[in-house]
Amino acid sequence: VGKTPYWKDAVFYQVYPASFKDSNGDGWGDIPGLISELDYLRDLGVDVVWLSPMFESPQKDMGYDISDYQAVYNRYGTLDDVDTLIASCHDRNMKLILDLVVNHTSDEHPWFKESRSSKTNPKRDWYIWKPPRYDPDGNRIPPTNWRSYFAGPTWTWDDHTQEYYLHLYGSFQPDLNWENPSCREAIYQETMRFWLDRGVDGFRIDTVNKYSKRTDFPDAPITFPGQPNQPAAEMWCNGPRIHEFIREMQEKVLTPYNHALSVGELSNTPLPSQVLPYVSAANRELDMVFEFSMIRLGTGGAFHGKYLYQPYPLSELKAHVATWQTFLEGTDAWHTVFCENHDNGRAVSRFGDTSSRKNWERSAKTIALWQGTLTGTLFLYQGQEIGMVNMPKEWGIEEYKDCESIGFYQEAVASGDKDRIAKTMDGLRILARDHSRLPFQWDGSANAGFTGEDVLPWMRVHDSAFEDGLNVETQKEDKESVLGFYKTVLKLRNECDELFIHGAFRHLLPGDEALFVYVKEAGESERKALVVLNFSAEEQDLSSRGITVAGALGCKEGEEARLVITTLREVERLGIENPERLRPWEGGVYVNF
Ligand code: TEU
Repeated sequence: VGKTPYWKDAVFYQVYPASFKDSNGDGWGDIPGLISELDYLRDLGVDVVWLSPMFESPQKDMGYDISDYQAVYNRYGTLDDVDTLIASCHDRNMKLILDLVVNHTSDEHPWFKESRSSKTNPKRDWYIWKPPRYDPDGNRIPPTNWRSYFAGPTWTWDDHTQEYYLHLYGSFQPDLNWENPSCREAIYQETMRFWLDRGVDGFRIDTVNKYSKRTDFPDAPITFPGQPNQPAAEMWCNGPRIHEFIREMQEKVLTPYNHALSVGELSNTPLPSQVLPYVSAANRELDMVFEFSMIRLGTGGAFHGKYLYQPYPLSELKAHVATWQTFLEGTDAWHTVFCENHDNGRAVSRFGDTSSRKNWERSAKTIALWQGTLTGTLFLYQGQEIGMVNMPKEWGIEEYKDCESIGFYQEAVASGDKDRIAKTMDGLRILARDHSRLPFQWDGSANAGFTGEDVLPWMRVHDSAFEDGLNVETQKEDKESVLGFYKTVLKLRNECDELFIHGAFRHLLPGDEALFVYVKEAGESERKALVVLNFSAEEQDLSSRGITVAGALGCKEGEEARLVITTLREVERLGIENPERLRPWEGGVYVNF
């Protein structure tokens, strides 16, 4: 409510249920555990909780493989628990959105079981089945040469009906056929309205741009000569009917539920011109999307293999941010701000500095200030607010549980190439999806307060919870901790919403490889903010780069620039005479008064 829809100004917080808080001592987080920490989230400044999949699932892809959309996975709780969660959020004036995973189901979903039972089953066409091809030697080969996201082909042979089925992800995740109208209606009714009727406020929509595939099924161009499977995202991303499907979903389901919230996951779609149709208000498709150019930095992408790490300069990160900050100008669209989720390494380990305790704390706060001063809806991922870090480098492959990590590692091993194995492991240490899935660090006890001390958690607890006091309990009482700083940033963001949530972004020093500097300007008012972030472990000087704080703010006669927030602790601030000189990983915001 207010001058804009609530979700523009809201702070969202993603909860990964397996790893947040275990209430019953089985080593898996659960919904009652989440409910018990809602006050913690409210106190942090969270308005909307996004809960990753808690539905019935064989858990081969951590719940992104759903076998019953209307049941709750028993380790996470019951339907009653979800009802209590909805009510408990609403009691606190918070909202709850669920993850909508409808590009594919689990192969154990009854729909797929029926579909695979015979070629004449009424649900045969709810999934994508194709006859085989044969190579010149008469060997059976898949209908196309497409490579799946988790390594290997996108097609799996079904012996029983002698056809292949399509799966963009694991073979246990068959793709639904959105071309089939009764399949679409079942999705709307059984996966969406069911939960909206129970009171959820909307959805984060998984893989939202992949429902309309090319229906002529051509081979993808050869990127890896000699390999059977080739990257083929253009065969299924932003396909011919995608906007029609999403508009239908909005019109038939979301709009009738008081415009239930929608935030779509939009991978492989890096151009503003491709993104705009999804989020232009006039198009009535989605409220907002996650665009991935920034969060994919460092991944080898289609051409090197995701986990062969490719270093990149800071200017590239800044350019991605600038693109999406300015994308909004002159449009009726809206955007998201985020730097973590359950599919990526921890931000402080990727964009910050974990080489010392001091740099860890400073860079985690600088990341907080960066995110908190950008225009768009802010999404935080659990643990980001205490600066949780990637797994220790010494941990071996046996600590990695994600099907994607294991798929890529096994592929490297199968190649027999020692160098590739080592490089894949190096890449996993930075980029693996596992890092963000480690148990949440509540306190310094044996299992970090995530679960009972004598329980074996589903993933190993990070040593930093006990060794370095990287946990909520230690940070809670300290206003200048990472956690305390996040709270301060979120307050400032709300107080100066016209600058930080809605302001125009002007990039200074775009080519600089150490400093990230920008001005935020509010529409009608004369108020401006200068954000200076030192993304390096060395001291950096603004004035030698031709910038003065007052100048950048355009201070008029009688106006002065005031520092309104800094990442430095009070003791570190003492004796600083020159605001134009930044300490390692220091960040600050100046406003004209
Ligand atoms: O991710 C889909 C997606 O866009 C992929 O790029 C994903 O980031 C993955 O890491 C590919 O390398 C969603 C979920 O966020 C992810 O956890 C699931 O595994 C995936 O869908 C399949 O449901």
